Amino acid sequence: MDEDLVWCINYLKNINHLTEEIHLTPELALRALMNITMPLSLSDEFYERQDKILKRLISRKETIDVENLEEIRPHISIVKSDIVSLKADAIVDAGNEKLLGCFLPLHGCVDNAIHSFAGLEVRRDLLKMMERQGHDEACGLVKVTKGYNLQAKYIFHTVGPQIIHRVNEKNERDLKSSYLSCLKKADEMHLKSLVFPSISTGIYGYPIEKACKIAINVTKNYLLNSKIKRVVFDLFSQGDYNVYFDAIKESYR
Ligand code: AR6
Repeated sequence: MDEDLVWCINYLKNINHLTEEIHLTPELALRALMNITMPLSLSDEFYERQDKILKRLISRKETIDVENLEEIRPHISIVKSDIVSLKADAIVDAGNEKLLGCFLPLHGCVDNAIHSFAGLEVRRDLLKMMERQGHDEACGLVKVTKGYNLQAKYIFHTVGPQIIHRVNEKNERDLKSSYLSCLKKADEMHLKSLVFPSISTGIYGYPIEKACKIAINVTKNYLLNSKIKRVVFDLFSQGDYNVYFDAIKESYR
């Protein structure tokens, strides 16, 4: 087994006071351990070895450079892909109010994927920001970290609304605000490309048909006065892709 993997697994087991054997492949064991780790004072050696492993894992994925995607409408593309495979100036992460990434080992959310492939540096940086802030993150804002081991230069962390019964006006405002905050931040940072996942439509239960209309309308209007060259909507299932495809065609009629 790869020496860095063995070292990192043992290191994180130690940090988390775990003694029992983990019955997963080494790559998954490392990911699960990263997911549960609070990076209070991890050693430089850990980060160096982790970065080597993650760079290798990412290089095995087929990279999609968003500049090469076809534009479905001016400055807008859609793609069905794992967001960690995308090369862009920034990708957006749909987080929760703690803004420290997903702590559930190997969970299937976009937050877990992004943090797991970018590296624990992201949680470390967010932890500092959240400690300084002193309270949970409200919906609809954005905080920026580097992309670390990802192909994206930056990660924009936003919290979308969680739907309890059915969508209300505040939920709509909050979702609109998540998209708008990210678009404004991208312009402020002079970024050329920005990738959105379908914020709030997974665990947070926002119906995709409603959420995608907000995503598209906010983006379309914003792009009328923006220097961003490409906004990409990244969908994770064919069904979601089709919903976005139809809604984009419809909204530009
Ligand atoms: N690449 C692109 N999209 C993905 C990926 C991926 N690797 N994985 C999932 N999606 P969700 P939310 C899609 O649940 O609804 C987290 O636990 C997924 O299919 O990730 O905003 C946070 O910590 C769906 O279409 O985010 C929060 O607690 C979309 O991403 C909570 O979930 C969003 O689904 C936030 O819930």
